[in-house]
Amino acid sequence: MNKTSKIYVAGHNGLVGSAITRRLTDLGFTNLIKKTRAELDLLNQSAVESFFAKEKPEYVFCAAAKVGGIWANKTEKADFIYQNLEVQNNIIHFSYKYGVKKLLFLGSSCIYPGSCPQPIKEEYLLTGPLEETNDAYAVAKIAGIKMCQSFNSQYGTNYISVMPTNLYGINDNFNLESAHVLPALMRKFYEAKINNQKQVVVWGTGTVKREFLCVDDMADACVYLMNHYNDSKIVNIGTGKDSTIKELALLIKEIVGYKGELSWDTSKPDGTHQKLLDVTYLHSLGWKHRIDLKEGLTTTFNWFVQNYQHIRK
Ligand code: GFB
Repeated sequence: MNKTSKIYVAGHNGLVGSAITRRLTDLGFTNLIKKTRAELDLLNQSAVESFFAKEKPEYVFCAAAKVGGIWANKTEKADFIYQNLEVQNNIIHFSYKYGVKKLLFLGSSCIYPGSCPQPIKEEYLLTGPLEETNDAYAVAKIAGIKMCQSFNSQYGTNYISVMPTNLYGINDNFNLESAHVLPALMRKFYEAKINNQKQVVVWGTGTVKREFLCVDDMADACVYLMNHYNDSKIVNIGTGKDSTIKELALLIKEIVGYKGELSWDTSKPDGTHQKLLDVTYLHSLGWKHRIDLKEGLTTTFNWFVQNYQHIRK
């Protein structure tokens, strides 16, 4: 990409898309195309075709997706599989038809088998059954990876796919039903603190482990790989470190400054036991994360407090 390349960031208002947009802007890229959902419905095939035919972007970051935490994934499987398949099919196909030079597709660490060896290497894809809570979302994302690889193989396109671990950061979704664990707990502890509640309810057993990457690091990795990576092989993006949900909860509690108790709602699902990404391949490509969990959480919490009235909740 050069600074005047025409770049379409699909999903520019979301957690990842907004971070990619910030990163590109900070680096001096001046020709970004952004379309809100009202301006371009990515589920609408003919609208997406008209958009690509008219705008002819050179580079596409495919960060538009229906995403959510464990509860949303478990209870809205039809929406997760349908919307994600539709959106990515439209973007990937019309990128090919209208000559996009390069596309980056965002997958997810939940594409890997539910109980695969840890840390998870890229080659474990499709070696076992998916985890039950997010299999619909995972199947859509696996289809996206295969779309990119198939277009590369049949039509010689340059579409790359990256698999982020659990992401967090500014512009996250803080809705308690649909959020991921980190923003949900940040909001719960903060509201418990300001409302003097004695207890915060945390879902599951707290024993399962997750790896968390700040979305600003993720955006940096995406821009780096768009500039330096040209291969169909998927790339894991993570920190290589994980923590239990209990450790995460205690860290957020400390950062928020909440003094009450935790209680565990074990009627809620734990999900997969562990999904720690092996980032050896990513490191060999010359990129490593910079923001550790405590620093990222502190920055996110400061943003959360300042923007509390306007956050997605
Ligand atoms: O982040 P999360 O919703 O999704 O939940 P996954 C991670 C763990 O945190 C689970 C526990 O064991 C939850 O039970 N948890 C504790 C909570 N308290 C809460 C809470 O208040 N809210 C939430 N949401 N969880 C998602 C997938 O899986 O990860 C997606 O469903 C996607 O497909 C995403 O891949 C990255 O990490 O289990």
